[in-house]
Amino acid sequence: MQQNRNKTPEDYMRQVLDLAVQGAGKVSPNPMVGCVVVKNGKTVAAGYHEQYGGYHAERNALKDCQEDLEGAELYVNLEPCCHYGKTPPCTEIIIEKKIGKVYVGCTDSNPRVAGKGIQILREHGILVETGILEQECRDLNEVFFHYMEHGTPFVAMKYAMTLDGKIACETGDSRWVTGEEARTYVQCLRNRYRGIMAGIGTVLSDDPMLNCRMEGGRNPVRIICDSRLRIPLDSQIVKTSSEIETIVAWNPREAARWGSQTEETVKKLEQQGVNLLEVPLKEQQNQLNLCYLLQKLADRGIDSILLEGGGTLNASFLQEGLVQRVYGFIAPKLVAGAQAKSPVEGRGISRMKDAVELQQTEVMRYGKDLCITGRIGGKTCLPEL
Ligand code: AOF
Ligand code: ZN
Repeated sequence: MQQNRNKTPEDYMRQVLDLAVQGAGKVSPNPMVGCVVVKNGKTVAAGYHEQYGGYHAERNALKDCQEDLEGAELYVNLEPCCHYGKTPPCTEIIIEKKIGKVYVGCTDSNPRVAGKGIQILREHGILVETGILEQECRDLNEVFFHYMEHGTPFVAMKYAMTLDGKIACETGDSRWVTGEEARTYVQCLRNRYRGIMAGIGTVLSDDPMLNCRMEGGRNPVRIICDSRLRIPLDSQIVKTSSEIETIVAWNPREAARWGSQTEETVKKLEQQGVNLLEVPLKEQQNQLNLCYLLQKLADRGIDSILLEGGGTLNASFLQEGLVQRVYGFIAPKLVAGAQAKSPVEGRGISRMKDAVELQQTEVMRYGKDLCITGRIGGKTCLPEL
């Protein structure tokens, strides 16, 4: 294979990250992992975690390699596992192949591994160096680490607004705020995140599909917050719910209070293939308890959610500290109108100094539009169960 003179561990780790990201949309809730093996300055094997439940990156790189790997160097963005899960431990094959040194991007937060993988390798006389491009390695798998460490889905709030901060005209018309390139990127996000969430207001006003139209992409699970169970049987979401997994989160007491014919509606929705999820209300309020909802979604293996609002649901998530990332698309156009909706509504804060500030921000350009993304630190939801 290729000769790579004068490459640093960081250079190899960048290659590893490029391989790992090829698993995006296919491996969740497991991490994206890549692996490169180098001997005498030559790359002799490479692989990545391709499918959920399939071989891990290290085994994919090593299993068919015919070369003598004794003393070779192995680069991997996540600490090799040491447990029997869906596949045998990666530490075993690394030891078997007599790898001499392992370069690790970051340690694993999975309690079944968490440092033990590295320890086992060292006990077998393999040198291990950790922390190669550590931040980049953690960032790539921000969803995995959040889900593993907190047990709740990683939530990314996504919205598109005009330069004057509106997500629609006063009339409600919103097709389209951003251009084609930005909308194509949103399809990639829908492929990456396991769930997509919207409030009933968005369903009633836009009748969206909330699917993934990227070639070779996978549809996220659609989750609609609809406490009073108002979702129309002839909405696009309900009509396609036998093909695309759909969860409607509702509250029977709240629905009854508004006089909905719930029993009949429940039956009809279930017949169409909708999964109904009963969620208690927040104390003293008529809104769904979002912490409870996130916990239930996590239990179903949903590790990440792209939150596509509208403004009321976005505000509730933000106020409760449940958002980890924001993707704000900005179209350089103005629509004006005091009543035109904005991306985050609710009550807001009183002082600018208390504004929620994004960290590690990046600015991207899609055609004429911009996208600002960044992380939100702070608290995460403590289960109230
Ligand atoms: C992966 N792919 O390349 C690596 C992983 O469910 P299992 O048995 O496949 O095990 C998943 C755990 O294995 C995961 O949580 C992580 O701790 C570890 N490493 N997982 O899916 C990989 N290297
Ligand atoms: Zn493994």
